[in-house]
Amino acid sequence: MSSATTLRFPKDFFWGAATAAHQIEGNNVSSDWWRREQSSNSGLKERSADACDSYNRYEQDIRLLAESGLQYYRFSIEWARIEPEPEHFSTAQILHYRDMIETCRHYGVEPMVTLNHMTLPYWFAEQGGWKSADAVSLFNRYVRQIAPILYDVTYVCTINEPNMVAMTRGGKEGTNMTAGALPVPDLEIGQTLVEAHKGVCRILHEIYPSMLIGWTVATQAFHAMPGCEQETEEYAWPRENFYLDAAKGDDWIGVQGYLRTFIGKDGPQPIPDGAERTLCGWEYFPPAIGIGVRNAWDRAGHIPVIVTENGLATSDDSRRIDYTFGALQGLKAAMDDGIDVRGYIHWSLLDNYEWGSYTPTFGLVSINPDTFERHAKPSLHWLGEIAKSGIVEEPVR
Ligand code: IFM
Repeated sequence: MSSATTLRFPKDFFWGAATAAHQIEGNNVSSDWWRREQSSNSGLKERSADACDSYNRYEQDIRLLAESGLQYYRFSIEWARIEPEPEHFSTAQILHYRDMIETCRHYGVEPMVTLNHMTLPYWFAEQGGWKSADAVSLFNRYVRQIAPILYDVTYVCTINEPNMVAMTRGGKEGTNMTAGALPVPDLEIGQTLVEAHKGVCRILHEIYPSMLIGWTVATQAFHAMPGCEQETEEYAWPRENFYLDAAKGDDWIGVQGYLRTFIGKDGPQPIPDGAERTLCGWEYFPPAIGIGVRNAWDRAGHIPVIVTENGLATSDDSRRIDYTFGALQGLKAAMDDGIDVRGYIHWSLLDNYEWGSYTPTFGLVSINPDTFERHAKPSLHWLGEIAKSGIVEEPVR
């Protein structure tokens, strides 16, 4: 009879959950995604609409997270709200995000702030977005405006999943955020994103030398089919490794892993027949995060690693717990091999707008779409207890 596994994480290892503004706030009307959602040929199943109404209910979200035992809340500031028209910076919106930081502090939660999570102000997207000649200076200008409210924030993420941004070309292409489903990445955008990221690191470090700044990369555990190692290396570089290499010298690297992708002679291969699939249609593959962490550690020059996203789109919450346990096993094994991983942030705190649809539910908390009432799922309690003790017991049923 095999005995159940127990994982013990270090005392100072931190635990949290993540969201992103457009996916939870609702009515992000000055953004490129909002405009896209309104178009009759958007190709999207649903509009974001009110989302989780977290723009108004963030206090409840943060309280739920804190009460569970989780210690970190990763959320994003919405550039489209801060600068809805070029050079019109909204003090009220800047103060709104300051309130979020203070609400975290009130509940004893450490805020991890993302400065850009996928969406762009519509006016910026219209002038070419990350392809426009002054993209770097416009992004840096936005960050200078919000810098004053970040004075007590330790962890800042500049740009979320720059590799996905280069593949989705700023949100104009598909909604299935996997390398295999998206066009060849635009490395001109990739290079601009690196410059924007490094510019923000310089700006914020000048003001706050001890702030810890990084960016968060989607890792897709590329697996070579037999004899396809070279093809896999070539496939992975513009889609993942370019962005991990660019993180060298940063304070930390964020790893976001959910799935794996097999690469053959002619590129990504279909998910194996009979494999369990998530509500996103992805393969259920818990080891993804451990693989992503190992690759990030090697490529980014052994800077500290944080898991900034990992989770499962499922309607069966017990499967979410199973998946997360499997993911934590892979993560702990990587740490036991000497990789410096500082924390684990689950995606997502809330069931939210998964870029075109509300069907793939990633949340530790569900939302009643008619009343916006929040209901903690057992997985929130499960992860919160882990956060308190650092001990992860294998789920037994
Ligand atoms: O919902 C997304 C998030 O915005 C970025 N990382 C992947 C998540 C799940 O697809």
